[in-house]
Amino acid sequence: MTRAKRKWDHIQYALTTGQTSNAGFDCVSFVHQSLPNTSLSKVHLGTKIGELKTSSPIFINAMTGGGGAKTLEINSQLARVAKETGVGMAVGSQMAALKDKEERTSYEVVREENPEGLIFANLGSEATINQAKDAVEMIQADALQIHLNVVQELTMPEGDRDFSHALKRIEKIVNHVDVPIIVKEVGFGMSREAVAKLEGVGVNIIDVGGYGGTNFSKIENERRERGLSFFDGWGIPTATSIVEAHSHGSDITILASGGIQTSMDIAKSIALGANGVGMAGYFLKILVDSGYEAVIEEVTSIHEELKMIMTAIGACNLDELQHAPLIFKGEVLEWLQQRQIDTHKYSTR
Ligand code: FMN
Repeated sequence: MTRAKRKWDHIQYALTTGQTSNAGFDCVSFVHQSLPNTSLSKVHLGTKIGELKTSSPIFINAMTGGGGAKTLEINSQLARVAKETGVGMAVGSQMAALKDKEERTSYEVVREENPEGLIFANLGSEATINQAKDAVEMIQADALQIHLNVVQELTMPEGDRDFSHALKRIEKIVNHVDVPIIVKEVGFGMSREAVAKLEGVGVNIIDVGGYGGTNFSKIENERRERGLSFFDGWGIPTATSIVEAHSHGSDITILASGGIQTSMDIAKSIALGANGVGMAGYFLKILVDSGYEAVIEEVTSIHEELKMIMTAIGACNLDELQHAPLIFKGEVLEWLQQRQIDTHKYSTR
């Protein structure tokens, strides 16, 4: 199985295994305010991801490149969406282009289409310092995502089985690559212990990549003869994972992703502590079903709706949204209580 074929399989199976929406946001509510003292025209969506400033909290999360002309076309269209709407964009793992120079164009197109945009490079935690530098240089990236995907690799028939020393390699990359490093999961979520370990080696931006959206256990199980279905329900739901990361209590920048589909999911992610929100499978489906103009329309509508939600809450900017009171119930509340994470900090602020 070539890497390019695998890339295309992932796209196909991501579309057919579907986008569940089980990321925990139904267990989180805002407290309605009848006197918000805001005006829609005064609401701004600008944010900071580490030291990077951007006009929108949304970014198109890492998906593709490295699968020939078809993935070049997808990346080119997503880059046009990013340029038109002002959202950031990550490319998929660039290891394919580091191993085969012919695949470079499917990533380079993202920078060509969007010369001024916020663009993230992407590699796995097996990457060396030189590979990390090459990936950044390939697309003049503003930051580098390093993905952690242990459960996906285990489920992948030809996947890695040795996960030793990943943290050490990440530390080296943090110390030798001169753009910000974002460490992300791919749909299984990040615990507060993982966040603490990453911060300990100098990572200051994480993307929780939580459970409840694209499910890489289901995707890889489609490619196996004997499925490992016990991994299909494995992971920390995105809403819970944001609080896990936030409860670590440091200055680390939290990005939220995994099953985010609506403006309300985004508003809740930010209120839970995220500075930015990644969306992958949801945009891919719209792109494939309806074309890139439809993705532009979707992003534009989400921006407008997010401003309305913030108006209702009384938040003129993301910082104010991050201080809005929140009520937890159900599985998210039970999880946080068992982990002894103080939910009153959110409900009484
Ligand atoms: N994440 C990576 O870090 N690198 C990848 O190469 C990558 N490839 C992906 C390919 C597809 C088709 C999809 C749908 C996702 C991929 N992801 C990859 C994971 C996403 O970036 C994201 O973490 C995950 O899909 C959860 O977000 P979602 O529920 O919005 O899709």
